[in-house]
Amino acid sequence: MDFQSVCVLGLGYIGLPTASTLAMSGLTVIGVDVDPRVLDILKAGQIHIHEPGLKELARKALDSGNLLLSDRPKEGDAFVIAVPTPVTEEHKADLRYVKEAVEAIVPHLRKGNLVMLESTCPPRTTLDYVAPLLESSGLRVGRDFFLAYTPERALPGRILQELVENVRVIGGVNRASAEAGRDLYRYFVEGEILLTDATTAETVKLMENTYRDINIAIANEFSRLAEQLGVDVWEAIRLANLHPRVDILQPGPGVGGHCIAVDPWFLVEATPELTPLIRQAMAVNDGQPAHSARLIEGALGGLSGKRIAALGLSYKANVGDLRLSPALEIVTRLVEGGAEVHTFEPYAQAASVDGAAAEQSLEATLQGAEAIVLLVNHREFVELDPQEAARLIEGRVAVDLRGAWEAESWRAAGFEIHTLGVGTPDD
Ligand code: SAJ
Repeated sequence: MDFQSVCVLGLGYIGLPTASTLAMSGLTVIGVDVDPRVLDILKAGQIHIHEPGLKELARKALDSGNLLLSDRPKEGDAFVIAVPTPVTEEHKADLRYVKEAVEAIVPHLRKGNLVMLESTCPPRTTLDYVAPLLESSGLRVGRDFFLAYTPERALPGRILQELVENVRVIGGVNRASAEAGRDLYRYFVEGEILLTDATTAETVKLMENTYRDINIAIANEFSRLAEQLGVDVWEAIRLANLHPRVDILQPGPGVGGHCIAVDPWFLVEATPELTPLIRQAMAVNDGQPAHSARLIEGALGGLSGKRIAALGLSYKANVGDLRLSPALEIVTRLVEGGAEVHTFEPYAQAASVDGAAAEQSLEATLQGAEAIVLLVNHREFVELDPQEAARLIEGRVAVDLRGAWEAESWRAAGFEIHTLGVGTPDD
């Protein structure tokens, strides 16, 4: 199947790179977003999110004339839905944005069109939810138009490479739909494209992120028991990982972001009685921010009135995404405990937490602090010279929640260093 024009609905972390990449491969792309702010920022040559290389790519795509912006879809050969699917307070998938996007497509749907869903959804959403909504157009799915699900699997921070290079799974409501999906993604995907059915493709995505979540949970549990047993979990993991069939992930202050912290709930929602392990893993990860705050409190001998330099607010290293970031919960807990917290997030300078002071430079954050806490292992924080830190900060307490600082150099600079997952035999 050939394509000339594609509408991409949702210009976020996946939609914008996909729309820009498709436009650069020669197709006419209508990039659709319902948020006028997003469109204004793009028209001004900027982007509203932080992702390496994306601003330049989006600009190039817009300058080429192949990427057009709109607040609603238009007729085209294909529609790609890449809107968010947040999780509700009751841990259920909120399909509101998917519904709005599908309903916006219906008036423009024509015979022979392809509709691709990329938003992460509970299993069977494509078949049981999206297909009937699209059929309200009077066209029959699989016969008059094609419908397929393809999970996005690109890692934030490496989206532009992974979008192109990763293996792509495409699940159709029928074989012809999967093949139509393959023909579209072939315009830019260099990795292998594997075809399956829609529900399998949805489940594959959820299994991947759940598998990672559970593996992070076991690393976090190991870190807690290491603290109690007087073991250095980082060293223990390094040694265990020398075993040819062991690959333990890294413990940390918790799991954030809009994917791994959310997606396992979609499997729990679909099969609550069959997923006790998944729920337990999420409980372990969700407990890490409180555990981290207690570690900081212990290191400082109480929080009240203590001035703390908190480095990083985003959910992981070298990105500016704050969604569900454990660092936000930790800072909130420190503030609630009476500490005077100064935060610095170099990848999202406007980021702040109620009750904490948002600083605009590392120097201002460190000035006069009693303790320095590494919340996010951004490159510039990991490379921070402890001697330099010692010149700026008042106290000599360092807390490393990422296992990223070399304890010896911090000790040499006069600091008492506390690392998550590192117990001392006398504790
Ligand atoms: N984390 C740890 N320890 C680790 C790895 C991660 O505590 O060893 C924490 C991070 O600090 C972060 C969270 O987990 O808070 C998630 O980070 P991540 O880098 O593991 O994953 P995401 O959410 O940025 O991206 C994931 C990826 N999925 C997998 O690796 C299976 C990515 O490929 C997906 O495209 C993305 O979710 C998504 O959009 O679903």
